[in-house]
Amino acid sequence: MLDIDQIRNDFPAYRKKDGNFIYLDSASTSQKPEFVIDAISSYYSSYAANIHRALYEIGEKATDKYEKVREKVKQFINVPDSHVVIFTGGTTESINLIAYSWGSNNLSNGDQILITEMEHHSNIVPWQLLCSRSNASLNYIPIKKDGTLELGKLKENILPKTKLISLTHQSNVFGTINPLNNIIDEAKKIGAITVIDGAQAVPHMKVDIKKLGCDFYAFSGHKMLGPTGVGVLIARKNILEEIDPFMGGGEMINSVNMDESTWNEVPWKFEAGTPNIAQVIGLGAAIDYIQKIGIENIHQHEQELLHYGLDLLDQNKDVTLYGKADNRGAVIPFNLENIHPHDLAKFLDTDGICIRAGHHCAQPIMNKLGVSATARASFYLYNTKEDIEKLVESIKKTVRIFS
Ligand code: 7TS
Repeated sequence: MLDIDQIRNDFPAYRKKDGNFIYLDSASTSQKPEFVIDAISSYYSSYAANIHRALYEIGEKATDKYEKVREKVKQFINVPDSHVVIFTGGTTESINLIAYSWGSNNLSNGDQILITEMEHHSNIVPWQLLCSRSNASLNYIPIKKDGTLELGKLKENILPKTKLISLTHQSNVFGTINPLNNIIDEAKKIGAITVIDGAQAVPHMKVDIKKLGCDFYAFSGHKMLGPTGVGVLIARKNILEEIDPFMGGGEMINSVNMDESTWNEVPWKFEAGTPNIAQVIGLGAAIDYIQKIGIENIHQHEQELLHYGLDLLDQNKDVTLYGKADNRGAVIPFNLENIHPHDLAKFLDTDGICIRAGHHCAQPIMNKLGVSATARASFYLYNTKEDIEKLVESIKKTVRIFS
């Protein structure tokens, strides 16, 4: 059992807001604990220096703090020695890095990239761009209307020419947690590279990269109590050593002369220029905070909220719920008869309730459901059953106003 009053007391946003602050949009971005804000502020106010170069104490301290976060990430999600941790700007940048650097030399006319219909646009568009550059084809594992993958034909979807399979660990719309091991095993049989989008998974459940055995795994700091502008790409070292860098600039080189350059070791080969030092340090603090509470405790708490929310919303005949996966995270997409989700979100806002409404950067899912948008409530460690009751009351009020 989490002590939510104590947790809320750790978050300035909850301390400052009046009783009307009901934040149900953590799948979009999370609130930040003071511990994280202080870690960022402390870098700027007491040891702001560039890393990997400054030959003085505060520079060494900044370098040490930054590099220690790599170790924290490794320990947090059990990254094996075969893989390295690259800091990026977020999940979007992590996926673009693979599509660009791996894709430039490993894909040709007739090859296939396989993704699913459940992906966020950031796990669709980079592959579309790559396929148009390389004349490869982009294919999709279909989804069923219940928000799960259609895996009956997986063996037919994975072809000898499939070079890479990329899919989400947890859907940002349905909350579906995908059976990754099946898919990764099938990919390995034909030597395809596997990429997992963990943006919605790492903040909410125990992730174990060693057990998954994927080649790449991407996530964002801002959805897991950390700052914006930082993300992670876990990547298999021997693949990284063979591919071109993503961006050229300072720090990613070994030597530069007028005609050509040689590259730094991985992961630094993929971190060009002055990195997001403060944000990486903030991410480290977010991991410390999550570990103090316990990721399993957070998951358990969210599961209780999810089932409570599904039950309450299901009792309301005006609500259509989407997604029926047995294994799912705390994300509830829904719609109301005759009320556009944008209107609903605006009305809920007058009661201090923050939900997301729109296509959730997942338009193929909306097409599958035959809607242009949905409302979505998503939960995190600071939410309570009372938040959900207020959501349900406010929905009823909105329906009354519209009828
Ligand atoms: N992948 C998934 C599964 C996501 O949910 C998101 C963001 C991203 C990738 C992109 O992450 P970024 O940090 O690089 O932007 N999802 C959402 C969402 O559901 N509402 O707002 C952002």
